[in-house]
Amino acid sequence: MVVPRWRYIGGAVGVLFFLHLVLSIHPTYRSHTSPSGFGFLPSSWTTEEGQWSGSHVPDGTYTPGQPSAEDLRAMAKVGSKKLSERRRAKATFVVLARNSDLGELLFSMKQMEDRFNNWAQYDWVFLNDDDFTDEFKRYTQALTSATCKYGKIPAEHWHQPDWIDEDKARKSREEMIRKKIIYGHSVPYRNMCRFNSGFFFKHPLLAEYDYYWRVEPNVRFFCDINYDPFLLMQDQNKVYGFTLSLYEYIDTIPTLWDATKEFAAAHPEYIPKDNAMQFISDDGGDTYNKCHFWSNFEIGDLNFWRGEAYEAYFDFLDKKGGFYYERWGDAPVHSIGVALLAPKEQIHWFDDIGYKHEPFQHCPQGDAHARGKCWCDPSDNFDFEWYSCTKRFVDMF
Ligand SMILES: Nc1nc2c(ncn2[C@@H]2O[C@H](COP(=O)(O)OP(=O)(O)OP(=O)(O)O)[C@@H](O)[C@H]2O)c(=O)[nH]1
Ligand SMILES: [Mg+2]
Repeated sequence: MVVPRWRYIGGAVGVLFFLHLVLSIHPTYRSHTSPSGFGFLPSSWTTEEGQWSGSHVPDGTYTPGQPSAEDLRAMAKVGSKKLSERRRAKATFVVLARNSDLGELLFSMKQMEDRFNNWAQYDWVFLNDDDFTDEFKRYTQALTSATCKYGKIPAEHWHQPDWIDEDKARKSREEMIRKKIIYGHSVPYRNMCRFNSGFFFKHPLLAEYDYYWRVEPNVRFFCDINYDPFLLMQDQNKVYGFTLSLYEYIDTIPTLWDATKEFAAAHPEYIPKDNAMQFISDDGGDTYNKCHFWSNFEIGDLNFWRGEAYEAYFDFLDKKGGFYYERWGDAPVHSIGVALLAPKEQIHWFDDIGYKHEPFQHCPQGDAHARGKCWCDPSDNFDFEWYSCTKRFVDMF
């Protein structure tokens, strides 16, 4: 018997409608298919005025030196000016990467270009302990009309120094494997941490710049950036900018604070009274509270790292061997360095830059979310969760 074609069509529509009815029992499916779900945010995200709610941060939680709404509007105007007419900082993005990071790096870079650098046109500097492949260069340069530079890291800035006692270092790695400490087994990871702590700013490709923005593979930038964060750093005399902060895994840095105290006692001349000690210690410096800025995002002043005080601090730490005998990370080293050696006013929380490095995200709240046309869920925001240190930073002012 021949079944007419319309019967097949009618049957298929009926099956789809039945499936829809069954799936509608599930709230996620319902929220995505109901008319109010199309193109609009779930109602729980908005207030009656259509503003973002879901805020852990009360509006107006701004630290001194942060731009006012008016400043931001004025700064936003730079975005519409021609490159040649615009005031610019001597600044660049810095990416440390392996050739194998290419795919995940393009993910980060494309977002930075779309959100900011398509108009800002800052250079990109890529650094690697190996030679970058032509493929790496071709795909990264293709994402931007700004200049890309590719550098190889000098061997002495990367590899475990000869004066490190390899037996001792190996025993420590074995112990960390036993304790299941993340990257505890890895020498390259330690090389990377030491390089980021004490050497990246010495690379010849960075010599011409004053400021840098560190970008890692596989991170997200959620919001349009309509002003120039480098100029903010320069104009407000900031040395370090962050988005996320948290507690360090103490088993990776058991003796870092003792070494820091030893350094501080030997060099009081480097330690300003109005520093950010309160961010890193709850007892005036006796013990470390493990707080650090998450250094996979950094906007910083290269000359601070190149300066006498930080160089002395890094050299002192390096001689202790903790980058290899333990697993000192560049996040606690940079954070303690800047909190100890700079006045707290020179540290800036970029709370209007939406950012994620797995597993934590900073999603701007309130007006900042709307201003940046951010696409992160404002209720998914790490800033004032129990494992974040940002409240301590805000409380310092
Ligand atoms: N050239 C080079 N770059 C590296 C090496 N190891 C890590 N990196 C880069 O250093 C940065 C930090 O490394 P990640 O592996 O992201 O370390 P992490 O952020 O602590 O840990 P994840 O949770 O894995 O992201 C990234 O930009 C990496 O691409 C390496 O051996 N060689
Ligand atoms: Mg990473």
